[in-house]
Amino acid sequence: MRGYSRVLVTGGAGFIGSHLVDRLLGEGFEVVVLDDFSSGRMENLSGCFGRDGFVLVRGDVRDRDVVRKVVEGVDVVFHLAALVSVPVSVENPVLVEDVNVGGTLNVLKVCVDVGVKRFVFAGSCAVYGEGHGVPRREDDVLDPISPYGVSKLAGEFYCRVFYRVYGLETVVLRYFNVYGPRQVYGPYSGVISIFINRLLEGRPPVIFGDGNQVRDFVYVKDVVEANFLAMFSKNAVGEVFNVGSGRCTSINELAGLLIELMGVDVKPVYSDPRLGDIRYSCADISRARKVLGFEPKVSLREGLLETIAWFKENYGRKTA
Ligand code: UD2
Repeated sequence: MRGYSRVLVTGGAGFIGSHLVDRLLGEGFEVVVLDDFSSGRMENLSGCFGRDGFVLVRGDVRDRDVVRKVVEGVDVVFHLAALVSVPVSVENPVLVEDVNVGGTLNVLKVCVDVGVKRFVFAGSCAVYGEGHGVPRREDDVLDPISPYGVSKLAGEFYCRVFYRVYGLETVVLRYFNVYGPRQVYGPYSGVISIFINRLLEGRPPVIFGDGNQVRDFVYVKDVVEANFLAMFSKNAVGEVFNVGSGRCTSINELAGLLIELMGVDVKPVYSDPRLGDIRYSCADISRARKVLGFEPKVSLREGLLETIAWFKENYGRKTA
């Protein structure tokens, strides 16, 4: 496989990172995970312990020594470690800058020093800011509306500059609304895990605003696939790609679909719009299709069924 054997996943104990780790181990890679467990969870890695080639290191991406230790001998780095909450970034922008920008820069610099071959960055659709009713393209104006969005934008610019200046093969993936098993359920979690858990409790989903706001919900395993393609694609180097399903779903449709799939006899409740909520966020994924060969495989219905099944099994495991 292009000579890669050992990879590092920062944030590998998190929701998306742990799915990536599972797949990498399944495909025979040696996988080092760096996670400070600020939001990652040990149980996300329960299938990994004792497996050949799996190494877990507890540490912070801002810590040069620990990063140097985990990057040594690695061919590819998937950098997912970050503070991912928009509200937390509004409360504490300095901390989010420190972890998301400083941490990314630290890892990038060590990658150059050590001679890592490729660096795949977990970016975000938050770099686009408010939409105008058409799917986002990578070359759209970038106008983040939260400190979190700014931190992800800085991270992706550093990736591009590290390619231009130092020749490190960086690839940026802009994730849209990722969902699936292991997504945290708590006050800051994604709408899908919140709605499913409320319905499991027999309570109606609460829709903020009129529910006509739309999102592109992409299943976590499709996101893992995008990371694989980004690791191997020759033409992806120095580029940025939207990673979404390419389909738009309103929050009203989502609530209706979940109520139907879970067979709960409730109707959504409407509440005040959330401050700063984006109305329209959908991905144009034609560049990822063309350059990476990315094709999302899991429909919203299938992905929701898998997610519902997981929450049923793990019901009550609430973590914020
Ligand atoms: C997503 C990302 C965030 C950032 C942002 C960039 C998640 C969890 N969050 O935020 O990290 O990248 O995109 O724009 O993926 N809603 C309800 N009821 C609820 C909860 C949410 O109606 O109980 C609505 C909410 O008002 C919003 C939509 O559902 O319109 C999606 O909310 P979200 O928090 O899941 O994700 P989003 O798009 O705000």
